[in-house]
Amino acid sequence: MFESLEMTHPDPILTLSEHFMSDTNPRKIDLGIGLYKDKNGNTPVMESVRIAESSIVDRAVDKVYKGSSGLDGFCDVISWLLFRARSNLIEYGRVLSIQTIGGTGAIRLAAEFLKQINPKKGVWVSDPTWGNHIDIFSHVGMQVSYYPYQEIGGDLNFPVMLESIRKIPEGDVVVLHGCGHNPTGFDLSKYQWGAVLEVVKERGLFPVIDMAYHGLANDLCDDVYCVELFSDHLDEMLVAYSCSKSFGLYRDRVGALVVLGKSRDSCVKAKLHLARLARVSISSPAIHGALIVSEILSSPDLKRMWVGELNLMSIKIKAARKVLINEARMQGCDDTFRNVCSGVGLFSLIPVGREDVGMLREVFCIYMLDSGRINLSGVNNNNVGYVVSSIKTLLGK
Ligand code: PLP
Ligand code: TYF
Repeated sequence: MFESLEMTHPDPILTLSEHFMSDTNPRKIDLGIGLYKDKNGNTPVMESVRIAESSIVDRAVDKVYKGSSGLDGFCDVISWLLFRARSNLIEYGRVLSIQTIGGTGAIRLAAEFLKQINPKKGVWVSDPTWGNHIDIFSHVGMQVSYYPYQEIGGDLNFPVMLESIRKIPEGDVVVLHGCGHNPTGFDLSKYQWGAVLEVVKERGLFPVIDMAYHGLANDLCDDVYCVELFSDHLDEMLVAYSCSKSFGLYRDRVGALVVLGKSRDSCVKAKLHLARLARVSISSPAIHGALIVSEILSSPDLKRMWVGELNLMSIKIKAARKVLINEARMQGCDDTFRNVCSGVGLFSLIPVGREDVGMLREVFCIYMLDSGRINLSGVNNNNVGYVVSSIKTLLGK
């Protein structure tokens, strides 16, 4: 039976990461997979996570099953983390969360849920976007289309983006990156979010906000601006929340799908349907990482510590952007790194072709995605000169 299968390919980002790990050249530099890296190129366990984890391990009395919607305490702290400044919505019962297998699981659950509610709806994602958006929504049978986001090699093309969203068929789903847009690093300004909201209302679009980098674009408050704005003016939306980057819990697979509904009753109904969908795919989510997050967010001291660590990561990513731009200026090729200046969060796209990316990997042992996406936290004082001079040599600039 398997002989008849067509060939398929593994995830390109995870594959690149494996190649990097098996590269024995000591000069190798990983600007590929989206992990926060410290100045030594490591992704250490956050101190707040270490403390919370050892405390929950010590206190564990059993490992019995939890329900399909996960840990109630975790669901509550995530709702509060996102909607702290809109606590009335939580009190009215208009916000409910369900625990998922990372942000990916949240997007998958959202896709299945939306497809089930209305099998005819299409979904619109930014061009470019995180590749898995396209794969997940296609996988559940939704028609995926694109709204332009970044001009090739250039800036965020907001007027064109807005005009394109205005043409989306009424009632379709629109996926928006909450903060730290992957892969461009271009986020919308408050004014631009307001303009998108107007179009979303006008066309009756259904927003799914993907929040995978909370706290890493600017800070915890700033980064939820669009969630707060949309919840002030819309009856319904979904937020796919990932704890992978913000808590450094990548492989523990912690996330949540947060529902904003019209009323307490409709939210309860939505959560029951989501739990049913979770039941037929995963039965119930993994609890360990969710216990860590709820321990941190419900202890004032641990929370303060976590916020401090997260802010430091965000500051260091901004500093890495500056280091890269300054070096590029010094080497006279700042135009190549123009996007790095105006971006936020972990990523930027640099204008290199697929072949250049291959050469950078083969000849210089610098790893980045074929699209030219670089992870800024992989750049540091020790390697920036080499990164810039290699790219400059390759592009002949
Ligand atoms: N959404 C975006 C935009 C991402 O970049 C990622 C990956 O990090 C995810 C969702 C999924 O994250 P997770 O690892 O929590 O599944
Ligand atoms: O874009 C990235 O690098 C992150 C990491 O299947 C990632 O989102 C990549 C692929 C994947 C899961 C996570």
